[in-house]
Amino acid sequence: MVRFPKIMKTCSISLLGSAFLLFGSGLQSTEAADVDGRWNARVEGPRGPRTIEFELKAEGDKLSGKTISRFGGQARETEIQDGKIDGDTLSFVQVLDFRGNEMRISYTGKVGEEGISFTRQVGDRPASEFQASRGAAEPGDPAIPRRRGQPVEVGPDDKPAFEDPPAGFNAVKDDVPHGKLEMIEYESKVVGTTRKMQVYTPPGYTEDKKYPVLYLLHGIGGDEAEWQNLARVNAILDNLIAGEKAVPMIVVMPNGRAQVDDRAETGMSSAPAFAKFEPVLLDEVIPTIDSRYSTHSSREARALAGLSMGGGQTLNFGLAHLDTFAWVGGFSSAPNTKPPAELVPDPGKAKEQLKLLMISCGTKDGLFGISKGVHTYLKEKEVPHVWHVDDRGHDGGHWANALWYFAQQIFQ
Ligand code: FER
Repeated sequence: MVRFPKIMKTCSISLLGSAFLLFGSGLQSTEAADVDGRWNARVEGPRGPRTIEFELKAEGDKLSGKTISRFGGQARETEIQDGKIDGDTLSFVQVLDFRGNEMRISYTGKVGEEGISFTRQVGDRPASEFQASRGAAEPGDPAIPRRRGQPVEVGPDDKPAFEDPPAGFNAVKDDVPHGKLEMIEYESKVVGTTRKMQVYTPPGYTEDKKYPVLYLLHGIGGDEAEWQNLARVNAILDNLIAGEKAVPMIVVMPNGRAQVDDRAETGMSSAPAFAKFEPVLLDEVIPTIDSRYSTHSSREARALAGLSMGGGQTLNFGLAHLDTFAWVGGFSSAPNTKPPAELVPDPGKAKEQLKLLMISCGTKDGLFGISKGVHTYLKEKEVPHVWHVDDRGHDGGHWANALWYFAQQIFQ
């Protein structure tokens, strides 16, 4: 489109709060649509559906204001940035902090009779569309978490599979033997870089014995250090092993973002790299561990578990490679989780080969519907599994508890 210089009539700005634009020499004028005031909409957010309100104010071709996001009974206000309005078209950016990472959400809108038709884009993910209506949102609690358009409710099945761990379960204690944490490197042909993983070896680790291995995968906001930072994995294992509740095992925490820049700060834009991690895990991480540590390399001596994006990876990769893993745990699994019928296309085989399948999520987690969908399918197909539901959100407390339980079940 050819753009002509805009000439603004200052009187119209002060009198009407909107700008008249003159296009070329035709003296055609376009008045900026009246958007001032409050708007509300329901959108799919990173943790499920949420209500967003927009408080907008146009001054000339500039748009200012704020977004108010409601979720879990909380409201979060963010000043909009780079706001512009031109006739009936507007645009602005909302900058959010997502688990410590900056997430930019771009909005473009067209003002019509029905309200504002918005297109919303997060990073390079596909854009979504929604309609905003005039006025404030209804007060009260926001959306019930749902996924793929299906409302999800908390039912009688959705309850804890185990009691909360005892106090101090992940505290470093002086009176128990300590394992060792080390950060190791390996060459990845798939990614083309030297990559890191953190490895826990149990107290008294010796080449004279062979150990089973648990692989733990992190979430979108994390890296090879996340599990340790959130859950204090070494303390959980030290304490369980000392109490003979878990068998001595090696725990491997790789970086699950298979791209050159694998830092946590890459945030949502790195989602596709989580899918590319499958051959890195199978062909590089596991062989590296089996060659450098004294491991049992049978499927019965290999477990895979993960949180959120890592939970999705765990279910996607683990259930597709039952010849490699016999123990699988997806905690608060993210939207990267394949649909249940793709995860478990052959329920009979899964039933026969899996030693443990654990699915867990908190009811305050906007991603609850994903885990619940997997549980519902597994139940229908009679695939034995542990379905653990607590009243937590998408948080480290849920993951530490889930690991504490999972670590006691595996390799026994
Ligand atoms: C999303 C919501 C959450 C998503 C990923 C996540 C790729 C991951 C969250 C996490 O790992 O904590 O829409 O899309």
